Amino acid sequence: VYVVKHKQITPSEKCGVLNVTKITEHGKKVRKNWASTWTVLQGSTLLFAKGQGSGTSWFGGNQSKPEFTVDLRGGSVEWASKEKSSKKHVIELKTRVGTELLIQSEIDSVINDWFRALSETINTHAWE
Ligand code: I3S
Repeated sequence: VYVVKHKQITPSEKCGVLNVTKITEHGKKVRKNWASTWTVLQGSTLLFAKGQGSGTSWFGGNQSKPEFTVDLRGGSVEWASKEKSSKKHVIELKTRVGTELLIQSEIDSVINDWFRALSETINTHAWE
């Protein structure tokens, strides 16, 4: 008799459109600039590609480079406090190199999934 234990599998690939802004870069505060951003989680890397409306898909098209990449190893995620943003469902992501991002979606389930995926990724790769 096989007993299949149901284990939570960490999604190593995930993508979707989220509202994203940087708030700190290399430890320095930068001006918020919320943008609807195509976001891809790939292993321990989070990739962002702006540019809706260009008509070219990020994967298939000529825009081969993501706009911005974040190494999640050694980073942290938490739900952002009200002081950080007036929006609801905001994740605050801090990286090891002192970049802070806010990530938001109006849709509860979407942002909860991302929160889980990001925390699991950070935990999984904590000792690398
Ligand atoms: O943290 P802040 O400064 O209240 O953030 C708001 C501003 O960045 C505002 O832009 P301008 O100050 O450049 O006009 C944005 O439009 C708002 O969305 C920012 O606040 P929220 O609470 O939405 O993160």
